[in-house]
Amino acid sequence: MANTKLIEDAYRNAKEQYAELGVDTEEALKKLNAVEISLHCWQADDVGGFETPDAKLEGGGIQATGNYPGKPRDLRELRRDVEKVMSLLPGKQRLNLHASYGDFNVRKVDRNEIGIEHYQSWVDWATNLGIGLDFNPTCFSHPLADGGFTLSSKEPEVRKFWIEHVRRTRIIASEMGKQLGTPCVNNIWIPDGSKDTPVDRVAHRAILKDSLDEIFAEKFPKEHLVDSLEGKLFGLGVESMTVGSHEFYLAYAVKNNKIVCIDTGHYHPAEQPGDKISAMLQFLDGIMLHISRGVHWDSDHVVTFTDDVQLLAQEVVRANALHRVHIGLDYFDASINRIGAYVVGARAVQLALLSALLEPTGVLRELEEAGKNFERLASLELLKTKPFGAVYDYYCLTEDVPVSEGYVSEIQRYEDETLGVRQKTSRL
Ligand code: RNT
Ligand code: ZN
Repeated sequence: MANTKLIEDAYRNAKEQYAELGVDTEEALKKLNAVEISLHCWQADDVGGFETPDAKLEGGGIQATGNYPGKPRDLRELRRDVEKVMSLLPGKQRLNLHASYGDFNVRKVDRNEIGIEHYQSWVDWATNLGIGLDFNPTCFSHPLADGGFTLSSKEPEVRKFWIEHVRRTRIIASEMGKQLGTPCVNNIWIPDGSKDTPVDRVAHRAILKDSLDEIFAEKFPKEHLVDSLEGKLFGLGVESMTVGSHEFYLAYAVKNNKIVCIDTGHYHPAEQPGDKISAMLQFLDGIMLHISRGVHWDSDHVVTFTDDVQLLAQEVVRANALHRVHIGLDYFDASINRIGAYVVGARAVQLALLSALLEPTGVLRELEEAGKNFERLASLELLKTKPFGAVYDYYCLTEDVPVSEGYVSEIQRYEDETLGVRQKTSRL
């Protein structure tokens, strides 16, 4: 049990310390509470999806590693897991759904046949929980993606298939946004690319442009659907060229009034994704974030409270852009408790946002403008050890979710009571 008095005392103390810096902790918590992190459904089952009973991630430049027990075996179990995750997080979250997680029952529905009927049970689930949904076409783990190209394929039939799939996801996403009363971000990522140095880059990019033009010809209200485009530097098996690169999508988005998804694992390791926020927001209405942790490369490790994540949060907050940035997670670690993976990552992002919201940015800006760069540096260093953890603990307390290490034992209990049982029954 959390020691309420200890947490409240620590908070009171923290509140005073921040007040001395001219920062209002209550105001910061109010802003944090308004942020809805979009939880990626695919951490729950290693990007398997439920199109076939034995669905698993295959091909497509992404790979989940690990074989930790307790994976959900159907949508009911996956929903239960996500609800568990949400019960361990303060604030309200959304769910970011991949098309491969439709409610397909027994009949096999191919990707070019999906309709809102296959996702209505998700919308009903979200309605019951009072949360929003985001959506993604699934252009990988499919025989027609095996050639390495989908929307940019030179084979007319392949390209047509994927255009139809993505076209349908926009209709579905728009319907989700309409029913749930909150815009649904439909994020397009394709695995298209080439392992070895290609010659005809230009043709594939021209085809991708045409495919997107065709897909986006249909218009939907902004209050229902937000189109997002996710680029990438490279992926497994597409090391030499990725058709949908960052430049490609950024240029497309600027010209066509779309938003761009920054997946923090998709850039050169020396690039700082946080630095891109203030640049892109000059020209785009919004940004989608796929917060990930790449270890040496796009490895999709669980997000932790790193410098990168802190810079990202600081830059969104400093740009006063929380309402323009859709914050989502994107990682899939199958080697540890999957619910724990969600909670650690989501809490790390909340902590980064909170610490950014507790920054006396005005004071720092004044130092910068006065050329007092030593003082700016010292202030930034000192802020790193201010008691934002005490403020976060208090936030958890007021939200009635486990405080601090309290969530670890909750997850262990869930593992013993629920996840462990799944393992036993699936071995039978
Ligand atoms: C892959 C992209 C993409 C996927 C999801 C599952 O590199 O990051 O966002 O992770 O679509
Ligand atoms: Zn991503």
